[in-house]
Amino acid sequence: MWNFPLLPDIGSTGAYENDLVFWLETAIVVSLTFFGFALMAFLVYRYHRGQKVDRSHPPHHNYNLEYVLMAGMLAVGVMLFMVGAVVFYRLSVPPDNALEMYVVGKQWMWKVEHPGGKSEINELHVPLGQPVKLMMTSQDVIHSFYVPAFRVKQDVLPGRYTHMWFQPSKPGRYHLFCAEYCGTSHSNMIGWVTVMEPAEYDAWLSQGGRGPSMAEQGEQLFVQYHCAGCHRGSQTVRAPHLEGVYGKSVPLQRGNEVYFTMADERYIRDSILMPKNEVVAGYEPLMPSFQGQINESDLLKIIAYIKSIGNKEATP
Ligand code: HEC
Ligand SMILES: [Cu+2]
Repeated sequence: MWNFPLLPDIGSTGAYENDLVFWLETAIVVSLTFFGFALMAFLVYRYHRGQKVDRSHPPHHNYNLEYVLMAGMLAVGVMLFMVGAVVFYRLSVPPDNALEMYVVGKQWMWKVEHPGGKSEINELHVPLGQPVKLMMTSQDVIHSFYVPAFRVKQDVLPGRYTHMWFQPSKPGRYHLFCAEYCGTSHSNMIGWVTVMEPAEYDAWLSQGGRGPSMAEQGEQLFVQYHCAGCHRGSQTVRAPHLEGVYGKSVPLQRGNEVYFTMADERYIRDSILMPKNEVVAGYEPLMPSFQGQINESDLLKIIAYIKSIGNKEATP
């Protein structure tokens, strides 16, 4: 029987598209190579010394052949580019209904937080058929989140959020690796992604009772780090309310110049760690930096909280 796996298991919808590009390119390159060698062999045989062939008028140019070759190559190149671009785009842009989860890489493990508040180490449980978006960051050096069966790999960087998404298409357990050398125990920075039927997944989520969600934990931290003291209305410091800030374009001020930026996760994170870099127009740069005081997982929770108050009305 055929038991020689050329490629890893296929566990996500994107894996098919990824493999399609891979096999298409392989097929074209291999057939061009064979064609080249076959033509060479034929010409070597046909024109070798002892052959009686007419050698009186060797052709110089064949414009038609050249046009055909150029147009053909261009067509193949453009076709490959288009297929690659379409698949790349689909693999880069998560659908709107994606379930968002958070990953923190550190020497040498993966910590995963579910929006409902459950967290796990070196394990990621996801429901079958549901697009999942991972927002990832690192607490120390560069890591890389790699699930071969899903054909997804994304660097995980300190001080930045990177994203990736996939849609699991088959229940099972799939390898998870760190694919960026990150120190002594890099090779132990491995784990499992478990794809479960949605009902099973719900049962798994509620195992051990449901604790506070990420946003609720974030709200506690928001109070604990005294963010609330300034941001929920203060007598001494005028600070902007954070309700609805997420996903909006915020006016910032540098000297006399006002410019706008999108309030995404990156912006909120930098506002907490480097508040002086981006100061909201019309406010004094009075916010202290929390650099080194809040760890990556807590930052994610605070961000989850600020995102969760997006739709509520601002409370004066
Ligand atoms: C001493 C008061 C003070 C504290 C404490 C404080 N902030 Fe701020 N914050 C401000 C002020 C003032 C601004 C507006 C000026 C600026 O952008 O630096 C601001 C701006 C922000 C912004 C950008 C808001 C916008 O409308 O674009 C975010 C996000 C933010 N703070 C989050 C936090 C979080 C989270 C904490 C707690 C970890 C916190 N702040 C603690 C005073 C404070
Ligand atoms: Cu690593």
